[in-house]
Amino acid sequence: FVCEAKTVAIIGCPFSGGQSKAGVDHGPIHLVNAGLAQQLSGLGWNVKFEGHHAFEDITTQSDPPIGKMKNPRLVSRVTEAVAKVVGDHASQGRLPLTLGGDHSLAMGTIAGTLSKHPDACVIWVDAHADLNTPETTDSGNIHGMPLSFLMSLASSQSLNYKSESEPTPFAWLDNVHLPPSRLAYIGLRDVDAGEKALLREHDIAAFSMHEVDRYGIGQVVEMALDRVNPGRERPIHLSFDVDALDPTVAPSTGTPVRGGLTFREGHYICERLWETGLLAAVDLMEVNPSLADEQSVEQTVAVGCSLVRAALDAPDDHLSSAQCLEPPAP
Ligand code: B3U
Ligand code: MN
Ligand code: MN
Repeated sequence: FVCEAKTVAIIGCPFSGGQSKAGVDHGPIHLVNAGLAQQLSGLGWNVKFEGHHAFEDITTQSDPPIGKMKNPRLVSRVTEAVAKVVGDHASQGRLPLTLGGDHSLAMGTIAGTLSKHPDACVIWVDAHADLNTPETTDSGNIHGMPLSFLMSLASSQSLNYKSESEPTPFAWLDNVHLPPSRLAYIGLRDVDAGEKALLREHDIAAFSMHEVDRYGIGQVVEMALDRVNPGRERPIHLSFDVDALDPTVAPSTGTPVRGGLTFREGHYICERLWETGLLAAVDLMEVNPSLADEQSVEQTVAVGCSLVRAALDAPDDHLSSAQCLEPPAP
């Protein structure tokens, strides 16, 4: 695989149903209003943005929890729609850039990527593992669960839910399968006990902040790629939760955890993945402009745009490190 897209499709997803804090649905609007589309045109991309995605409205009354899972019908329907949009853009040769919204949206984005690139791998940059199942979750928030469904560690059948009048939530994901060997995490530092057991049981590549301190971000990204993409030929889906960054760098997010990635470490991951020439899709999630003061919001939105620019440098321009090392002409 080589990324040959000249067009980036911005998919704005003003959605907050995977967690309980209002405001994260305004993340994509702020990112676009900050000029993200123009910034990407400036890098040489054709930018396709046709307004933010309009999601159907399902009230919590008609969407009671199933077990501990909150808003299951809404999240299922929204992520199914996102999967179609992402898959369509990918089939048209565009690079899908999804702006969240909460991280449950990645059920849709990654399913969409897999529909076009069944051999894709995922680099998940996050303070959290988002690997809970409907059984292991404490919060019931689906933004803490997308990867368990994508890797078939949870499924619609495991919900033990039957209704005459409606499809079982997440039944649409039953045929989607990301092998656990094709997921690598970077930036973890707040992982639940049940998630740790799953990480171990399925031998998932997890580079926490401890490994970032120990080996440095340069080594960590290579180690992550060696695990999920040893031949450097698989398409890469980058799913970046802005809370992977330290709260001093990206304060406006729902569940900040101190001790996170620096500004440069976050950007390095994006730059390096772009440099591989294998990047097939990008998510930027969990920017919540209603949390923190105005200056923090502006800072977080600016960092979000900056991460995206780092991940989507000029089309056709996959600068290799070797080129940087070449001595200047005499
Ligand atoms: N692991 C916890 C907390 C959490 C996950 N993702 C975020 N927070 N942003 C949970 O709710 O599953
Ligand atoms: Mn997340
Ligand atoms: Mn997170």
